[in-house]
Amino acid sequence: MNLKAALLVTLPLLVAAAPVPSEIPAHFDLKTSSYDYTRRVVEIPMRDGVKLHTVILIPKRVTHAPILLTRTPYDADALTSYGDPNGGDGAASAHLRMALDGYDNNEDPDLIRTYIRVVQDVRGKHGSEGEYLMNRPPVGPLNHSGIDEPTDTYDTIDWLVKNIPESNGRVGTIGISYNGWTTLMSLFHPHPALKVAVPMNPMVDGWMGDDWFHRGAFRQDGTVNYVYEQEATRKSDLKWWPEAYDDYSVFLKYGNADAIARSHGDDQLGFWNKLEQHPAYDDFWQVQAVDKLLAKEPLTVPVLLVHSLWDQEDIYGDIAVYKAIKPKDRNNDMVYLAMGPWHHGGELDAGDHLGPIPLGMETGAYFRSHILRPFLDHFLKDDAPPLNLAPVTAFQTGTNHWKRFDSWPAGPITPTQLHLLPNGAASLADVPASGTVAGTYVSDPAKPVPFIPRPMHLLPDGEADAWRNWLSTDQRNVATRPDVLTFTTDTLKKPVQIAGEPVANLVAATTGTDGDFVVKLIDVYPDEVPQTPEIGGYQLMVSADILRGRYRNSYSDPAPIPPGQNQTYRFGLPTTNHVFLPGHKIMVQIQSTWFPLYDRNPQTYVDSIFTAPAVAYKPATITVSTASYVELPLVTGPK
Ligand code: PG9
Repeated sequence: MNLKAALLVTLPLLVAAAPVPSEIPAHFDLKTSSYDYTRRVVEIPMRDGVKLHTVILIPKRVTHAPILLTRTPYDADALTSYGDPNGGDGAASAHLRMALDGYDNNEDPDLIRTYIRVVQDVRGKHGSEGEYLMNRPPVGPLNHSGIDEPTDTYDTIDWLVKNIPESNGRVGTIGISYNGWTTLMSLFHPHPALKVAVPMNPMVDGWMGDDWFHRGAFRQDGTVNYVYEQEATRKSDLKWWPEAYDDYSVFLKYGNADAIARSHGDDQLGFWNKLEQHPAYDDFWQVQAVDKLLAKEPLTVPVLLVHSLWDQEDIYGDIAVYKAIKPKDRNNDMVYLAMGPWHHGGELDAGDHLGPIPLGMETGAYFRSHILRPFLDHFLKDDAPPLNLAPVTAFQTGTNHWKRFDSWPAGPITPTQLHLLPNGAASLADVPASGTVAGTYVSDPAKPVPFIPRPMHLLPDGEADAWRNWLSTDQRNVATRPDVLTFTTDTLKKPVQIAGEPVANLVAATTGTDGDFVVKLIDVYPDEVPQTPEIGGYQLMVSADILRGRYRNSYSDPAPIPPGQNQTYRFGLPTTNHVFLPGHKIMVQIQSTWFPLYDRNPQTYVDSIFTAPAVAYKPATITVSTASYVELPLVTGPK
């Protein structure tokens, strides 16, 4: 989630930095070697007089083109330049390519010439005036100013359609991650010229399962540095400093998240203090959860939600928004969902691999030319070509095919329990004797389970690939640790197809008074995979998440765990669309640390884990009962 990692969802810069003549050419056309775009930079006034820095790229020949608007905290100038003026890595090219280069490396010249691209700095960042607030809450209980991202979007669109003579008066909002969140914000009290919104991997609920926490477990590695870089300076030009090569040892040295944040001055930043003040799912989080807010809004603008099934940052938001707004889509022609085998933002990459696993096609290119482009063209272009797009287009991993559905999850689904049994067994058929022990482990906070192999060098701008691909990392790297329980089925004789959200139902006792529970649903590849030997025996997580035990009964009212007593930890895992093939096995892994991505639970109940003292961190013995299972959304009807 650090800035560079967030921006590095792109392919590398394809051309060298262009010189900067007086009329700035925004695009150097590789095919014709001529400049095809003009660039206008304007400071657009908002209703309170604050001016927002806005870059407009206009294909030279267009006279009546739709506008694609992205609002961002990530530097509109850099994102619209070949050659990052900040000396960066060319991340800008993705944004240019998305609208100007035909989504796919200049392969689609028609699209290149038919959209006006606008990128704007949100207030308080980079070239824009005003004060920056992280994920500024919409006007309401947390914001009495009368100004929010929806009003800024409205004012911007109003200015654009009145002041760009080359526009056809139709606007789409589009963006990834934070820019996906600003895209969702455009849907509140939308301007009449807003005709579509394409939120890609948006952050939606920072507590429940996107950037900051997952069901109460705090995502410290990525957040301490991100908050610092976003909030310390307007231009994000002060970077977090990592102190040592291996993040694991750095976070372990500091002990708790408050200590490492304080050591870099995060405690002087507004948003950091909010994180520390709101560890539970209180009103602060509930009133700004975008899915809950959108559920109360009328649905007037067509939306294409773009979801990455291996999104290491915002795996929760898209599906939550889909659930919130789909019921309003009475004719099934307003809310579209596209899901692919991607990391965060991977839909702009080739998408031909999931980690080392080949997918047999360029899924990113497919998305851009068969889903995104037809959707935009249909709703934004003057000639409005007919739309041949299913309400849901989802890539099915395992079989590696695109599927078209009317809704998600596509039924019929039979929730089916995958039981966790003694001796490391798992079974869809055998019902265990009640009350026996399936397995036991000691979770020692002094030796937490690394979430990726060490050394891990993510801070501040380190191994982007390791971060991007961590959800598809081979889980063999931890499977043999004594503090990781594994439960595995026999080798499958028939395919097992799942679609939707598995549910973890863990019944366990701990000797501690608090504790975290990580449940990972894994596809174990056959030992030998002839065409791709390097993935023989691979353990691929297809859905995994964490629950902080104190929130097992209520997300808003934490409570200590009674030691030695079985408790039920039941929580939904991220949506998946996967087939476990014959010859594979299904595995479940259970552990109590995922470090340092998630801060360590001291395993002794304290008021705030952010400031837990060293003495609170104690080993705990966890005993998992055979009453535990993972409920699989088994597809039992037509495939
Ligand atoms: N996932 C990043 C983010 C979104 C919203 C808030 C904070 C961080 C991002 O990549 O933009």
